[in-house]
Amino acid sequence: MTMLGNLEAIYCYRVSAVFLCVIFFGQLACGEIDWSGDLSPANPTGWTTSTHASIGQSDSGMLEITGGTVSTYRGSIGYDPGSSGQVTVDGAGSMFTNSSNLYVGRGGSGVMDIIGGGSVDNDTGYIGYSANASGEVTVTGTGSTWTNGGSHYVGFLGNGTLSITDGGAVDNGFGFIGYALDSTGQVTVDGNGSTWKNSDGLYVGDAGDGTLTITGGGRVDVAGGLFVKYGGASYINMTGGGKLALYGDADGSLDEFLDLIDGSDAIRYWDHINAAWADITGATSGRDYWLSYVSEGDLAGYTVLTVERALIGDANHDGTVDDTDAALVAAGWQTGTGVTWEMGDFNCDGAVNEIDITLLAANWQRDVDDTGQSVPEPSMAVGLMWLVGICGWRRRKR
Ligand SMILES: [Ca+2]
Ligand SMILES: [Ca+2]
Repeated sequence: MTMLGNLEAIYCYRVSAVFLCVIFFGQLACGEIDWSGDLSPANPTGWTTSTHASIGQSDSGMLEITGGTVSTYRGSIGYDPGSSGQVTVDGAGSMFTNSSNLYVGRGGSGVMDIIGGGSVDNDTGYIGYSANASGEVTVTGTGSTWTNGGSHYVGFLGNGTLSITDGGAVDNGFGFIGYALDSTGQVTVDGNGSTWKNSDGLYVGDAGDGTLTITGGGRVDVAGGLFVKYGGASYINMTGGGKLALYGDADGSLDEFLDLIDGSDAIRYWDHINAAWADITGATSGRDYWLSYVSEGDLAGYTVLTVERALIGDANHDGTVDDTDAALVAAGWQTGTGVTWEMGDFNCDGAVNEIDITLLAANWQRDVDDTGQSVPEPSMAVGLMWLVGICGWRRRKR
């Protein structure tokens, strides 16, 4: 069989698996569809776009796709109460496609791992569908994708957990974390290139409770409205360069950005002074977070909130202290209202002066390390801690 002119496929069968080998741009790559336990219908290589399929129908079942495509009309991972199902989609070219909905934990418990460039698509996606059902999904690695053409529920009536890490990507129309009463949902977006795109809107806690954690450069985009439930148990937690992108031009102030959010505005940042999550309205602009409006590219028209402990001296937030920052300090040499971190006020005293030059010099040509933090030289540490303390004191006074 010939596909795309230079792509050959050889199929070979064994008892419970299909091997698929393809010559792809001269490289021989072998994939496999493996399964065991309680699947319905029993052989997934015979499933089609009209199959109502279960991995773990009433007992436990496993499906592993490491090459090729498994298709269904509707997929359920852990169908009946007490059942458990596990699906792994591993590697570029490995696909699990569902022309209707996909349930991870429909009545029982379900686990789905999308790794190494694998992809899953469906219409509506559910993690933890029924009351007492639970589901866990991990989407990790560049090229690993989960595409929901419709809505996406992390905790519909049950409990749902979604982890998007190391460049994984999830797309949907509306996203819901903790949809129905007594449901719970947790979503983590961690690592540069990790994205969760909500093209219609996002509910962090709807009738249930939801937590969204954005860390390590991960990004969550919301094109429609963002709603965060009132009542204390639903939060967006952000640190380590986590980014929240909302559609609209609102980079003038944090208040302006929060006005784009419906509900409690319960965004928290990691407060390094008190070592605890704290409401972002108590954070210091420039040092703890910054806002930027994007006018071109795939985020054109969005305002991005980045939450990160800035490297002292890095006025333009590009992760290094250099001539550009020195020029900003020189241009911003002044005292008065409206003096900001981006003008060079690194100790938050409302003035750009010799103290800020000293702070800039202490971190000259230093980059942020792997954890996103700069460790001061021992000789500077006491002085920097004292100045950071002043920032914290000034903030609490206001
Ligand atoms: Ca800089
Ligand atoms: Ca200053």
